[in-house]
Amino acid sequence: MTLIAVLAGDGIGPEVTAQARRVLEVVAPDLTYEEGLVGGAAYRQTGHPLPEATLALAERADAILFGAVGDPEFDGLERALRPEQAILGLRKSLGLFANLRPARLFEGLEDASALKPEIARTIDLVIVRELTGDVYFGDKGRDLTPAGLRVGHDLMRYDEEEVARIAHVGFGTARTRRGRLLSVDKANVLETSQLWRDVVVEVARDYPDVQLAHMYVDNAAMQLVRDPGQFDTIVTGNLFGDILSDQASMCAGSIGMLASAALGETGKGLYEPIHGSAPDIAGQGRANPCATILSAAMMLRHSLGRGDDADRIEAAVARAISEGARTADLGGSLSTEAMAERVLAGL
Ligand code: GGG
Repeated sequence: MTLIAVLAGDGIGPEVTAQARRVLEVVAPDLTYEEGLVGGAAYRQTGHPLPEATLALAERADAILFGAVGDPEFDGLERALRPEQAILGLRKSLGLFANLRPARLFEGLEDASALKPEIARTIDLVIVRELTGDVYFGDKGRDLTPAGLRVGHDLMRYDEEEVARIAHVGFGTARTRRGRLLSVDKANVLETSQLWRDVVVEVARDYPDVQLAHMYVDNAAMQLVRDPGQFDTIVTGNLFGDILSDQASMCAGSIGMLASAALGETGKGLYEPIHGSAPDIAGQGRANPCATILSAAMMLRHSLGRGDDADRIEAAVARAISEGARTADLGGSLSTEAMAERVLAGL
């Protein structure tokens, strides 16, 4: 039995995971599903965003299909209890340190991209984002200065092993693509980035077939909108990767189109759209399910060894888009369900 933990979460999470599951049920009818509470939905029922039962389910499962977490109702809660802590806790507990975030323009989506069509057409990259370090997990706190001013701090921290293991994923990913790896950092200012760059250069010796370059994150942000076609595989830290992938999504048409895979040392992975819970459109049936459907495809490929099934789903999404299927984020009016039906029709 292959068990998929479905953690739908908050806002549009349940709407988009339900549609991804419909697609999976057609392509891979043998999978078994078990749902778990996560995020604000879990806090509401159990008093914690990542209940023990959910963690146990995620540990038992072969893969996790995740929706989104985040709910403005809990904005005032202490950080440890906020919905977003659930996804950070899952990544850390399951050792999912490598986040693959592919961004490419599906044919026909030029009009939805923030870029000029001829530039938008060139985007085809993968961001390999480190996922269990950096300011997200460094020492955090609140303090007062001697003068009584309030202070907040989040420590940016990486050790060399953390950098080396994500660098290996970056080089390995580049090898399966066009053989070019760009390491993005801020080594002119940050000590963590200087260590990052040193370690990436050391790891590069194991990959003489991959062409390595470095770029400061501010320049990378600018180049991403100026000339995204120059990028193949980008490896970067948690914070920079989070920001750059949202930016890349608008170059590729919409944040509703970008899937992701969080991977570790074992085959288990967590698969989620890069978008959040979008509370402004939650419950309206307007969210784009494609990012979650494409995440399900990544799950089939990376955790379940079913690359052919993944290819089928990706081709069906591409077909639906090229035939003009559009949710509101892409300038159309299809509902979440209707968009999934267009994908199903293309299978
Ligand atoms: N599906 C992605 C999601 O729910 N994002 C909410 C969030 O807080 N993410 C933090 C992160 O990706 O680091």
